[in-house]
Amino acid sequence: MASEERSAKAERMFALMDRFLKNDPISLQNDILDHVEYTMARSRFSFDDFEAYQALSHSVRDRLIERWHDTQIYFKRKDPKRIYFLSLEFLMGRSLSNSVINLGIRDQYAEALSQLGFEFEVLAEQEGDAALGNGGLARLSACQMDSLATLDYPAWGYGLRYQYGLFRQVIMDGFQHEQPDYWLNFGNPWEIERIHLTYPVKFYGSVEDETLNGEIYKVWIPGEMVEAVAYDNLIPGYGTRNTITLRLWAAKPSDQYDMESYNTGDYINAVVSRQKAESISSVLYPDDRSYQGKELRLKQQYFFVSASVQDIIRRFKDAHSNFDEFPEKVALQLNDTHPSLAIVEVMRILVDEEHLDWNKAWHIVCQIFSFTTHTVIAEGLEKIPVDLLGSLLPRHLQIMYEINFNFVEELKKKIGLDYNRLSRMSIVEEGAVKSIRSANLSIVCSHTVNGVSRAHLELIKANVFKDFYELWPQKFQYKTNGVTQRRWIVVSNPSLSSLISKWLGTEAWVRDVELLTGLREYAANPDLQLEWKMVRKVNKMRLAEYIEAMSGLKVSLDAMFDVQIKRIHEYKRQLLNILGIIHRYDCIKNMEKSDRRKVVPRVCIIGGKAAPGYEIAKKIIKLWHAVAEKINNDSDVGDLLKLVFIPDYNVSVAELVIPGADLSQHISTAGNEASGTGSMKFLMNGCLLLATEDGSTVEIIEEIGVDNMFLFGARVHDVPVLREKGVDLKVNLQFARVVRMVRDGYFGFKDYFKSLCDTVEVGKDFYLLGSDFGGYLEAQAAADKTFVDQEKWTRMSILSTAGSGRFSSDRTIEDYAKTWGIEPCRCPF
Ligand code: T68
Repeated sequence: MASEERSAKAERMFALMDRFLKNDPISLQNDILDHVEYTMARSRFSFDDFEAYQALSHSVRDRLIERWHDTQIYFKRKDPKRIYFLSLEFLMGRSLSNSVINLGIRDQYAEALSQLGFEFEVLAEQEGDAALGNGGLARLSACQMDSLATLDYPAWGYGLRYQYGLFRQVIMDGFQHEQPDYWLNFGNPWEIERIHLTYPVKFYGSVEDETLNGEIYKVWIPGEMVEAVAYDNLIPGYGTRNTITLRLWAAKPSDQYDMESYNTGDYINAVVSRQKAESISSVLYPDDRSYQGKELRLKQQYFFVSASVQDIIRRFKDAHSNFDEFPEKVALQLNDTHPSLAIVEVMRILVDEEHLDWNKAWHIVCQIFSFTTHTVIAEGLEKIPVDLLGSLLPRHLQIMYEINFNFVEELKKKIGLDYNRLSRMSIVEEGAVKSIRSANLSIVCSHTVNGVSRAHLELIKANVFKDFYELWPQKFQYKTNGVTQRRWIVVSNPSLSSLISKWLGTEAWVRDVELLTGLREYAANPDLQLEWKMVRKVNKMRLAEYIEAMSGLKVSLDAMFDVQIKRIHEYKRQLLNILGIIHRYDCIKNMEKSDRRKVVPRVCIIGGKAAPGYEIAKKIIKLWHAVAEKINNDSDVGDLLKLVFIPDYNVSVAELVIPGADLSQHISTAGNEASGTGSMKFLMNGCLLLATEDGSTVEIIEEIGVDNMFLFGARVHDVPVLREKGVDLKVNLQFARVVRMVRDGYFGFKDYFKSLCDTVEVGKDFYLLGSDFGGYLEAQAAADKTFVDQEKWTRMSILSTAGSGRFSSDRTIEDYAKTWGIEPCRCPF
């Protein structure tokens, strides 16, 4: 085609395309109906709520795509340093409401839909959750993506597109059962399949030497190859045109690779083995604290890392030819150790494929990675058996050995021949099962190691990473976690959001959350208090309706809604909560009838999933149900105490529950929760916290003051002493009594609960339920007393929201941006 002809065509195309979609109600209605007809292939005159939701989502997606294209073109033109956020888990939840709020067109859509006879809220309820993660770590990634987009950072998220997300929890007879979450069943309007954006990913095989221009290079001859296909999820910023990419990889069979088997005539087996490729991205591992060193897990890790690194290097090479510039253009963030193979993959590509000298490649690698750990305990650290690694990724094992050899040699120069310390710090663990310590690899190769709260940093400096801290103190930092106020106030609590804007006289706090401190001066203002209470009551009503619809249980709105929602773990101490409830029940039963009037009524709500193989956690769920069965049916108790279990707790359930809570519990044994982010969401919503001094709670106290929450329990430095000492059950009669009630079968299932009771026996009570029990009851009593004084409670509630600004993921991301060395790049269109 002649160049003139080409430019005429381009001009014609631009003339046709150079307009943005309009957001007035008529245009929105037309767009929605077009999608009903042309995308969903339904009649404009007959479609149900789900089809309406799908059409609506597609029309929102069109608007996201416009901004996304503009942003990507702008980034390409400006070529800033980019941050690549690698995480094996993202808990995105629903996209619709969040997208229209960030795009600033929520009200326009609501109006357009109501004219068509639909309610926005009802359609939003049609959306399922994207649950590609377990818990805190995964939801943190999602919050951070929102902040990266809002703050205009040139960022990409990379992860895996699991076909099965976190299992669905079904409760039958009080027991947890797991069911698959095939979340893609009805299609996913929020992703864009990029069928041409694929990379080959290799596994197994052998390593050979190859001579090129007199130099010897290593060549990896793979034994298996699969294709990684990109699925882009668009993340819009709030109050900006910037829309960034969360790129998730799915595994597909490789066309290039299998030809041999076809040629040998084994057609059926060749097709079947192609199917196996897809299993790599099929299922999310449902454990949130343990590492099992399984082959499929390792394959997942490498698959996602390899595709991401190839994509990153391809993007770099599009604009640059010299790898010296790589650290000026690329920063890589490792979300825990799960993506740590990225370090070795970058080394491999630079040395084996780009033919850089080892030292030069190493110098580059050391400038680009930063690493965040989310765990506090040594057992939580990932180890990869060397045998497994050597078979799956033979070249990577060689590279790890070489990195380790160089590191240990350098270390010897610094610390001498202290063999114990050398062996503790080595990347390779020589034990019964020789393994790679992913955390050591990540620390050695990263310029920064981040904890997720100040207390967490202190813990890792003193314990798990002590040796490394002493070697490189300057590497160790903390970036206290945060959550996005867009999802956790604006989307989930619109009436509180409007109230805040009204009293602050601005909506600017949605981007600049420090402005929330402005609420402090009105905390005692009776008008604000009245409106604040009204908003909270309406949210409680919504939650009560949900509880009734789900369980048939009617709860009183005058009761205190006391909530603990999070993964079920011994260290998070849901058992302490249950034992406290049994004590409360016991007190009510033993009270004079006339005294019962003085009891502050409670609705105790709990929700969370137990890892499928975690027996004790599953017993805790069953115990909750057994206790609930007894108490909820006891006519002596009535509305004074009701127990609710919220099944299948996930992000969208949290959006409903958190705004309706009066009190929330964050009661882990001190020294066990790296940060905790649930507390921050409750805080933003004006819910009072009942908490131990663990993780980020220490910093929350600094912001809102110890008098505005209910604090109890052992502190970190008390824990070892108390473990040693144990609790004297004769002294702690109350604790002994409630445990005995469970043991003796007061709630049934005597044999089944035996092992659960054993975990808190004297001498075995690792999580210190016994020694913290007295303090816990006192804190609960203080909460009761305050609840009676509604003026005081409401003031504390307002002060909680007012002090929550520091726990925004916007602040966390600003902290990270300094470490990554990146600047905002705001799309001007
Ligand atoms: C959590 N960790 C921390 N891990 O427990 C929590 N682990 O204190 C912290 O607030 C949060 O991270 C964010 O920093 C996790 O959620 C996992 O989910 C996980 C998943 C796979 C393997 C290991």
